Amino acid sequence: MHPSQCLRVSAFAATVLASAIPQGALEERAGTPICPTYANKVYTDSNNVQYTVYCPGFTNGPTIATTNSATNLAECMQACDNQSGCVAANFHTGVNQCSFIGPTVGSYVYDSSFNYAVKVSATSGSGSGTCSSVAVTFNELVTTTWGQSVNLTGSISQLGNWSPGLGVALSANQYSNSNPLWSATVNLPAGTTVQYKYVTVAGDGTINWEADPNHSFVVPSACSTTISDTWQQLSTATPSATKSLSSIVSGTITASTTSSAAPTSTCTNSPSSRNCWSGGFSVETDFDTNWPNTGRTVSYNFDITNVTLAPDGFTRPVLAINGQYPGPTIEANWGDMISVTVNNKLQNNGTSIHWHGIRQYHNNGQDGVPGVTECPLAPGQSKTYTFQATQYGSSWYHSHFSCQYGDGVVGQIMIHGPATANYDIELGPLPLTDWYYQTVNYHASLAEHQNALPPEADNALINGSMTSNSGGKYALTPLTQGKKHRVRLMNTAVDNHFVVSLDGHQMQVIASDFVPVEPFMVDTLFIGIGQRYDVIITADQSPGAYWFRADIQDKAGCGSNFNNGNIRSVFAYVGHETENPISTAHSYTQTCNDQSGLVPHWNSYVPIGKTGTFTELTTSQLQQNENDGSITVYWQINGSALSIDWDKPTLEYVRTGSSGFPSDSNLIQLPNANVWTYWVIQEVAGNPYNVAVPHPIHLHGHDFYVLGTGTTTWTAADANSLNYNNPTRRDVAMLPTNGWLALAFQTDNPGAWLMHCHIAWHADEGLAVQFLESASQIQNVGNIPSDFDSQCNAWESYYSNNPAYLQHDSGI
Ligand SMILES: [Cu+2]
Repeated sequence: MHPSQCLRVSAFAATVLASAIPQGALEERAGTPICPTYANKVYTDSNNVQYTVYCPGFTNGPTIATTNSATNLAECMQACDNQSGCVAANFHTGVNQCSFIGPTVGSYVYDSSFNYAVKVSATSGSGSGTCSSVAVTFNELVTTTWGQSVNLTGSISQLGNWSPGLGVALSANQYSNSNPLWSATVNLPAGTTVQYKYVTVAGDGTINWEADPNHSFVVPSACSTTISDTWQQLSTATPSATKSLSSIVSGTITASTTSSAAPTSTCTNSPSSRNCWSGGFSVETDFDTNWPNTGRTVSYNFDITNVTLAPDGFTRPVLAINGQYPGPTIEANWGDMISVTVNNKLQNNGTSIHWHGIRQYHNNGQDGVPGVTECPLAPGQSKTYTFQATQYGSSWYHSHFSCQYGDGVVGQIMIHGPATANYDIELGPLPLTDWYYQTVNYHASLAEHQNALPPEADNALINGSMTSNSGGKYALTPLTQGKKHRVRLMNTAVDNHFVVSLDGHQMQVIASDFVPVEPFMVDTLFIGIGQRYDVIITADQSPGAYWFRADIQDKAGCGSNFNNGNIRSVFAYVGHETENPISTAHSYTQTCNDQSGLVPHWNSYVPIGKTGTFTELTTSQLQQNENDGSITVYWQINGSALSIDWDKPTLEYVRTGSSGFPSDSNLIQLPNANVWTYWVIQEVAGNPYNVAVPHPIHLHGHDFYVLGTGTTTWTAADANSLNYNNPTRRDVAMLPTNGWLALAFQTDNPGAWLMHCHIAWHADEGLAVQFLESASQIQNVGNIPSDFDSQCNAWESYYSNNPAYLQHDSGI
């Protein structure tokens, strides 16, 4: 039962959230779909202009103009006819956007949201019959057994960059015992030098490679060409030796498990080749669609208990995991399954664990948000979360049961994978958090009912440690002279934002959240709540001990801390661990703005948002006068503060086919799959006060693309000045004070996904929406766990029997 005495019973009207989601459009003309009917064929449009059609994908030549008037590829071609300099037309099927390419055609890029067409006259030479994009048909003679399939992989992106089994699937439609022919057609840029191999994939996932050497050829300029190959036997002496890359199908991801039959171009991860991983996976892999399936599961058991701890010397109650704060680091390899059994042994609290930044692809039921994807886990109950590490890098996990993580239910996640720069030594996570001597639950309850500044933190912890008047110690991180060290910085705070720096050293940034970026150097780095940065620190200074500093950006308006200025840890060269640093800080100006210059290594193109495709979500504070003379503070989105029911999660509505969502569930339906959605989050004046502060906005179930920010009021014209060309991509971004934040993401993951401010007070007070994405598909692919019901029953039984704490906030 939801408590009727809950303070959040809505006496105020909630505005229904707008949901201006672009409609998907089937690409067709006169009843004949251009795609796939004309795929790799010549199509003559109504202006008698001939185009070679490619489906799906786009060509990455320079865009000279765009139009939103075309509703299909055929109309896009016609528009290209009328555009001076247009040599090819990219058409985005989700948002009906037509882009004109010129003066060079560019090369093929796979993207399921696009189709494109290249003018036959768009030649690389003056003679007829030459093309810049060539349809290459690969024919492979290989005898397969029942259940086997054949794939093609090679040295270029169009062939998967040596991703075995996941490059290009060959078709067996010409297959017979007497003519075992497999084939596929791939569009490749003329003149490209290509190395490639065929692999067979058995039903159990075993992958067999052809013997060396690799096939190779240079793509000619004829508009189409055919290559015929015959399977290269591993060895005639041992015909039964089916060597496999076991790293793809079973327990390990080490180089030693690759057989001699592996292609020479497969590289493995080492201090001098961090861009590689194994089995053909690397930092070049599109991790949205492609990841290893290691067959390995890493398992953890979490006992959450009431303890007292003194991480900075001051003793206070902590809700600890396995008796420790912060909790254990979850460590896995890219592609591993992660299984965590959570045993709620707390005296008086429900709980739930959210795996921050984990995409939970087709796995919404494991996202760990009470009232959204599950009922809270009642005291005495256990639950096992299971999910795959489809991404790699650094993150954290935390309770999503109100602001509970500030009292201890928090820990680190480290997923080993490739990287964009080399390093020698893995130092692991370095979490940063604010720290309060009273419980966070106590502070949150106060914050909800007073017209006052948010609670000031008493201290902050670096790697779970700090000094204070009560004792404590600085965390120590060892450096080895001359070596490069990888450090995984993460802000796990409730309210404080940090700028970090290491005296005398620079940091090389290689990842923002779970996204590898082009490496760049910084002296100081702003880390918003929930954000992570993987950095490489080279120990190239005089051997000694140096201060690592984490400054709260109080002058810039994002958090306050009693111990600000003294929040430090020690980085010491080996042999200097006992020295007290006397180093000097880097100078900088306080800021609440995100680090700039974050260029994702995996280049992504976001289709330009049409005028009107951006949905505005305003944030504002409401201080509501109650009948008893008290006030209640809300943070609203479009005039509505989120409040969820712990005992009736959103997935319960989905399971039962109910659409009667309460207005304060702040639910935004995204019914169309595989479309781009565009959002502007705008801070507006509050009531009765204009409380203007920055907010770290976090999205579950996706990375979002940060198209731009502004410090004034968003206008429709701002859509034209955003960055759609490989924009910053991550899962937390800062909304500037009194400003706006423009985001885009693709509806490729059915589920109920929260987007919220990661300041715990603000999330408590309602600053959140839920995206209900492809609701009709959730029961098929969202993986609602079988214990969903029993967990809810246990919770209702617990909560209806005089629990110590009632919901006093949004619940998340
Ligand atoms: Cu906020």
